[in-house]
Amino acid sequence: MLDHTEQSSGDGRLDLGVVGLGYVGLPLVVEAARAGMRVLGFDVKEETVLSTNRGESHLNDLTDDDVGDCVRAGRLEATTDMTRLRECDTVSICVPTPLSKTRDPDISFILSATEAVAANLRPTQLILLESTTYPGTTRDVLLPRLEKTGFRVGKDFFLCFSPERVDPGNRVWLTKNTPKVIGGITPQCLDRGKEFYSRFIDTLVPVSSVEVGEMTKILENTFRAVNIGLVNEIALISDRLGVDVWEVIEAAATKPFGYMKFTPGPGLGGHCIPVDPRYLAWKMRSLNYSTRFIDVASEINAEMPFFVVGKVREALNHARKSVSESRVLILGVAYKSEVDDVRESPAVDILRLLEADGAEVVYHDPFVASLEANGTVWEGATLTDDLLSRVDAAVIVTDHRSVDYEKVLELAPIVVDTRNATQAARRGMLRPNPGGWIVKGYRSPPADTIPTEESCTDE
Ligand code: SAJ
Repeated sequence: MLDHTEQSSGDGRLDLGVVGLGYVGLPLVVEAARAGMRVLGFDVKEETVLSTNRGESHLNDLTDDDVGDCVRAGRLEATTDMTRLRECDTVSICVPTPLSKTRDPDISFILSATEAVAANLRPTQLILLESTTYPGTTRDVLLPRLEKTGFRVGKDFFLCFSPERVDPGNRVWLTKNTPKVIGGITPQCLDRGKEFYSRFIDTLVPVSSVEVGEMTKILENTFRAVNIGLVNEIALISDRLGVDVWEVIEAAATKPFGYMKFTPGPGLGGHCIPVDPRYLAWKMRSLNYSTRFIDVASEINAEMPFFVVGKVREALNHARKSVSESRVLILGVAYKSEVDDVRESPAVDILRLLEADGAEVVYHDPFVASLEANGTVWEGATLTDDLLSRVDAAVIVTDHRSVDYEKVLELAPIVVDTRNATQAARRGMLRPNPGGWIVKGYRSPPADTIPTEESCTDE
């Protein structure tokens, strides 16, 4: 329970309430509690609340002690009771902003959090939105709902937008040392926001409006999605030319200026990079503007799972096996290495496409014991020599470090590597890499050596 003996910044009130104890909210409450604040975490998931109050972390990026130390010091408690928001001097909203089934923004979590904050709003409270969203959300969605209480922004309460910049799995850049952009509805709002964050975040980046803050975050993630789309297209082109895209990327990355390395992959996963740019695309469609870079990158990134399955089909076919009579092992289903999150993971698309082709699909992921997608639950398999020897093909979709890729290359008859995870293991091989993603088994010759209609008539 929170220690009420110490004087808080208000009359017995709490310094901070955080709505949403996920990969953004939980590290935030821990940093604030470590800085001496008394923090109340809010979540709709009873299990998250219970585990937090038990001093446990449900995230890979935080240990149980990270959470437990704050709980035992009486500085951190969790609850599902949203009426307790009124106890908090500052409230930070860190809820998910996913896409709906029609791939449009789903701000329902922001809306329900805002309604709860409005229902418990009290004078002098500072409200912060940290969830990634389209420019205009803070001013057009949150502000009117909060002012419906009769309170005035910048006078009775204060409202800012400050984008989260959590990189799951990153052990270097954490909540405390990652520069924090912040914009306020009014100058007074910005001042309150800067005063709050300066208590536990090293570097603040104040900007002139909440829209600048919202757009900054969208730019950061659109930058990644578009550059990943570019490098994925380079992979598709290199495959047709029979050029080793990994070697090309390593060579380009030696340029000490004017270049930033991105790597191709099986598609774009996670709750941010594939999602956030579509928030902007959706907003701009309502203003009759077509976000061409975002749309093209989304198309190319979405094509990658089909490309990967095409490689599996190609290799099996050359081994005179049909996909429908094959057993395929997917190595890694999380959306990126060293995380357990499968949201928007391309592995789910690849799994579903292979199953649709009639393959028997098994997966192994040290971070993901079971996988539920669209009503189907797949149980992860233990990675053994026997399993590797008894599949017809292995597809490396997520390159977790704990997997023995030498063993994969040795025992699986066909290996499709979408992350260049076998690079070190192949270094000693006669033909280290035929240049394609089929690193063991068959690889078709480059497109320009396959006779075309014209070349046949030329003869
Ligand atoms: N990916 C590639 N090639 C690359 C980089 C990533 O295919 O060169 C893929 C990954 O495998 C993954 C997806 O893109 O499937 C997204 O990976 P990511 O690391 O770019 O994105 P997230 O969602 O894990 O975290 C990102 C943060 N990442 C980095 O800054 C490196 C950051 O952009 C945001 O703070 C965070 O999203 C967020 O919450 O917006």
